[in-house]
Amino acid sequence: MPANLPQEAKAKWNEVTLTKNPETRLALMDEFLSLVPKHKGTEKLRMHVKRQMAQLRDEIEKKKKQAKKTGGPSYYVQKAGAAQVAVIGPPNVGRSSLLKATTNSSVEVTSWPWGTTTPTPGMLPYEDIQFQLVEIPPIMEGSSEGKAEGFMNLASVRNADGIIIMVDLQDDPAGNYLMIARELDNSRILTYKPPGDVEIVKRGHGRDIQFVWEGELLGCTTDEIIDLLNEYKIRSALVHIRGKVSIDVVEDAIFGNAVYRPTIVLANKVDLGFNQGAFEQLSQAASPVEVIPVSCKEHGDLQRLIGEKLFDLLDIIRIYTKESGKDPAKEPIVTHDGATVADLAKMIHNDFYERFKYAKLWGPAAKFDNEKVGLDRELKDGTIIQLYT
Ligand SMILES: Nc1nc2c(ncn2[C@@H]2O[C@H](COP(=O)(O)OP(=O)(O)OP(=O)(O)O)[C@@H](O)[C@H]2O)c(=O)[nH]1
Ligand SMILES: [Mg+2]
Repeated sequence: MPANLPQEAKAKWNEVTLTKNPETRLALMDEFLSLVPKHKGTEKLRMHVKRQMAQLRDEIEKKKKQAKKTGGPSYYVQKAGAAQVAVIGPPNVGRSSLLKATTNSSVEVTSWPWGTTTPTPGMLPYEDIQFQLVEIPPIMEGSSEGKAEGFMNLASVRNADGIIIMVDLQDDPAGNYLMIARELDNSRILTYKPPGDVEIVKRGHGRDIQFVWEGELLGCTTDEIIDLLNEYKIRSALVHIRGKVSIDVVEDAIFGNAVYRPTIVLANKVDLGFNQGAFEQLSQAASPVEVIPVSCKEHGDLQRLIGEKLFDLLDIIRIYTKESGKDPAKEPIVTHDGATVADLAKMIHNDFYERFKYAKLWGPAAKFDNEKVGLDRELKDGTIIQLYT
């Protein structure tokens, strides 16, 4: 249900979104809250804004501390490899052990909980690519409100391309999974693909709302959406509609910062006994997210298993470029299902896109080897391509 805010509140929110300075933004958010009536319909919204404010306060505080020190290492792990995957869970479930068993990480496994206190990376090789796993310090009840460096840790999760949630199969796996899922949801990190999503790109000029359609509206009309945006003083914007979108989703997009991160769940420590009941309960709680039973202690080919799962989960495809008369490159360019020749040309260099004449393809995306194709041809994993400009 849309929150039905009074005009002044909507106008105030518009001011918030136009303000980059954290201190001013915080003050404006406070003014915004004072203009929002307190009733059931606005509860979610008020919570959401309060959380954003708490996070902002935290960031301002951190920045002050950081400014006093000189430099200091960043909390965030720089991305490397084909994708960055955050490994999260409650304390002591075996996240460090997973990195030890499957990556080159020098992380320490400790018999006590909270052994890992900063995000710690490791590279997992899979065929001719690598995934970067990042162990995030424990997530607990209240992390989304800032407990136990929660804002920093959840910001690191948001920054990743995918998520591995790990629980201990011997220790209330369903309950712990649901706790983690709640903290993610509170932080607007979605582990499942929403049925639709909206992107609103505001423009500084013009006075019209334009739609880009890759989906449809559910229970509302374009006029109602335009009215809603106008109420928030958004008069010129590109509104990208994907999938099935209700008016709530549009309002979410005005405030929101919901992101989807593909996720799998690992039920660890199966070497200590496989509790069928606990596993089924966990699978039910996590559905439609896949749950995989593992042991980081007696792990067999865990590296291969995790590599395969991540490869499928993240919809990755590998493209091999080639020059005339030479063998294809050994190292692939990594992109995603649905990418076209145009996307790839832009990825290599905008020049390849702008001066593009045609491409030649070999392998899965070609109807026959050495096929001449244009910019709109979709690529598939394993395609070999030569670009002509
Ligand atoms: N039996 C068994 N023990 C495991 C397994 N994985 C981890 N452990 C043990 O569980 C304890 C915690 O392991 P870690 O890998 O440090 O767990 P963590 O999730 O990184 O924990 P913190 O970062 O300290 O919160 C250690 O004593 C590990 O030896 C497993 O698959 N089987
Ligand atoms: Mg650890």
